[in-house]
Amino acid sequence: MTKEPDFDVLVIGAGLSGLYQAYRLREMGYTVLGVEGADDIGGVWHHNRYPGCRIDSESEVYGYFWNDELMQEWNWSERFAAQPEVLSYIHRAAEIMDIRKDFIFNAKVDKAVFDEENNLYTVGFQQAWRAPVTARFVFSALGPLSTPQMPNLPGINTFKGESYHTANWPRDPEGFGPAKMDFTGKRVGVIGVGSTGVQTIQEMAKVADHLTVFLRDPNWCTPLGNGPMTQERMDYIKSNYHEFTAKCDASLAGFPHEFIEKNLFDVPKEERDAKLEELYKGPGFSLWLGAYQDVLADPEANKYVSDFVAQKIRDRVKDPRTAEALIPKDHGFGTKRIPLETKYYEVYNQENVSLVDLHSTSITRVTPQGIETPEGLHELDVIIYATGFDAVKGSWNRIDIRGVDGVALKDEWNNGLKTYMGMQCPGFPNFFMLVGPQSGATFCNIPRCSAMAIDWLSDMMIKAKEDGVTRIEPELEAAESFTTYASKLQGKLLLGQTNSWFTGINQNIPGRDKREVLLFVGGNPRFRAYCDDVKEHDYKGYVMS
Ligand code: N01
Repeated sequence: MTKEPDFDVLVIGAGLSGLYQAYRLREMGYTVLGVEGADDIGGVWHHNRYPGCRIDSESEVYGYFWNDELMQEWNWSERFAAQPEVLSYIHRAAEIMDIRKDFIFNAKVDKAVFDEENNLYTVGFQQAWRAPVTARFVFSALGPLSTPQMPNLPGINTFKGESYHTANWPRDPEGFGPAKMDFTGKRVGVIGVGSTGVQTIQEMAKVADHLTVFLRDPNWCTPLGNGPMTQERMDYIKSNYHEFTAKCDASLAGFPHEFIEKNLFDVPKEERDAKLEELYKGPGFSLWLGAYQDVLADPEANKYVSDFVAQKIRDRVKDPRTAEALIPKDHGFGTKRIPLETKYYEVYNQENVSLVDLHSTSITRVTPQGIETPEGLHELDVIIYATGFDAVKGSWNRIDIRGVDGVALKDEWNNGLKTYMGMQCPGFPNFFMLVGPQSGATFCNIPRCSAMAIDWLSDMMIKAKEDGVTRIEPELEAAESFTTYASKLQGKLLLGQTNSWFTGINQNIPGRDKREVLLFVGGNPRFRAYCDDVKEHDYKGYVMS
């Protein structure tokens, strides 16, 4: 006798993607249970409430475009919205979808085991008081950057002051933002200078008595170009959303920037320098994703832009030694994620800010009083760890996911990641990933690109419902072929030859020292074309029964 599951679908995660996926499935008549480890919705926007946290996408392209009511009602207050506003937007979206009622909270999944006889998963929770739940299909919307990673520093737990990881920032119990905290008069240390560290440092430098930045590999940062959003512009946006979405859909990573269809050295020097100046001053990722088409692929063109940005850093940082420490030497411009900044480099001209260059010294340990280097102790009242995440695979690896014959997903991935369009892995029927490894949505403006993946999967689930399908699984050859394609595309870009979370490198996690194909960097249009082709050919590469 076959066992019927408790639910047709279990959606894990109440972030932007999980909420929308749960809504789509519920609306098409599936019985859905959403489960969220935290006590509320919002995913990364719920947890990352560190000072200065804001989006690096233009506000108008960060949204649920499918929901006309929301897009017409919502007014962004800044060109690049801050975290509390983004979280409040998600709350409003959830209200419109009436989706909160379909979720349970404080339900952190730690196990999902496939039952082959009955084609369902049994899902267990960290909370001992929660009974396991069964579901035919599991949609995991865990987030590629949602497992915070602390550094491996001796004595880290001995520190007597306050310490925080940016992705677990204390919350305002009443509102959408951070808890009210006062850093005035305090000596603050920040470790990490990725997108998060840069945003945090800019804010801490305004309030801390003294700020010490512990810098290992600097990044190429460019100006954000933030400012208030005028009502006039908001009105224009509302009447022309299609213009913005079309631009995003045509671009590499879902942002409103397109590469110039010329190679850098084919353009006269005066003209190209003027263009780089213009792009440097432009909003958001103008210089990263809107410069000459060969900058991210050709080492010489890339060096030209790197030299251009290096000069900007020298112009902005008064002390030449500090400026040199802030210029990346290990990677070229745009081969790692570009942090966007607002007066970040000027922070290092302030009397109350000092830089510890971890290329000329090292952290020996954290002590009860601060951070120690061979030169002495940096006494601190607060340590902020802006040290990033166990990126992309991390949130899936934390769950014991078992497929056919009890094989663990983690073990499969240790033998080499293989996915079909980043949505499923062979041997794990009925288990779907949203914004996971090798998904086109992960190297992208996530709300825009994850909606595309969710809509695609939803179409497949409509068909599954019509056909009475109880098992969906990609063929091994299809996954191998897609992964080879993703690997070849990554090989064409310089970022594929650079160590960063894009390529799976993390110095804080043992064994994560070999580059892998974690992302689909071929771009949004290519990814969409691949998915459309699969669908048009009756979901080729899938076995549905
Ligand atoms: O994390 P990261 P992040 N000693 O991994 C340093 C997204 N995001 O949270 O490079 C000293 O980029 C590490 O140094 P190194 C965005 O996609 C989006 O900043 O390993 N330093 C690095 O400087 C982004 O890419 C937004 O040498 C140590 C830093 O910690 C992604 O999240 C805002 C160290 C980690 O940088 C991740 O960004 C913010 C050690 N032991 C983030 N260990 C928005 O747009 C680590 N580091 C909304």
